[in-house]
Amino acid sequence: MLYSLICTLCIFLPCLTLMGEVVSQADTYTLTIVKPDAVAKDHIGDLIARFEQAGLHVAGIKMVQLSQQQAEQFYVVHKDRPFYGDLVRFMTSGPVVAVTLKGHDAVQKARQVMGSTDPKQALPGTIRHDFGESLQRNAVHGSDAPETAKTEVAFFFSPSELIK
Ligand code: RTP
Ligand code: MG
Repeated sequence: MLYSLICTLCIFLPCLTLMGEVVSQADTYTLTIVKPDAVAKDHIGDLIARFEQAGLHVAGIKMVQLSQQQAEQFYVVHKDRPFYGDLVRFMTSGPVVAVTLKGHDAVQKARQVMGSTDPKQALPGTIRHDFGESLQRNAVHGSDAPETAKTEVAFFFSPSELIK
């Protein structure tokens, strides 16, 4: 009796654990942008390495010079904020690198790696603390929620440009 119980547990527990892993670690996507300040300072590789070191994978990457219309559309959520015009000017001031990242809890994980919007408030070891110049020139963009991530990834990448 005891022997068969142990055998049953030995068979089913690893299966349950494996199922849990598969369910809880399903990959999600997020969009990050290496902003013009970080591109100009040759920090593209440094920034992407930070995400990779946190367990995220590059699923798509491209360098882009945003037009004014594209930057206005991308940041349309901020169109009534006082910094909108400056933000659009900054984001069109030079090339950016758009990167789709893939991994478990990608949006949240990428935001942790980035740190707070204002580099002065960001924790040491985060991208914005280590590479950001100011509240505006803060090195990196990251999607703020899974729904936003879907729209932002589609803004830069067609499905065929992403590694599944
Ligand atoms: P992001 O969208 O770029 O990932 O940044 P975030 O979510 O941390 O911050 P958000 O509130 O969405 O702001 C978007 C970007 O606008 C610039 N900003 N300037 N008061 C200001 O001058 C100001 N506040 C925000 C920053 O470049 C910020 O990342
Ligand atoms: Mg934002």
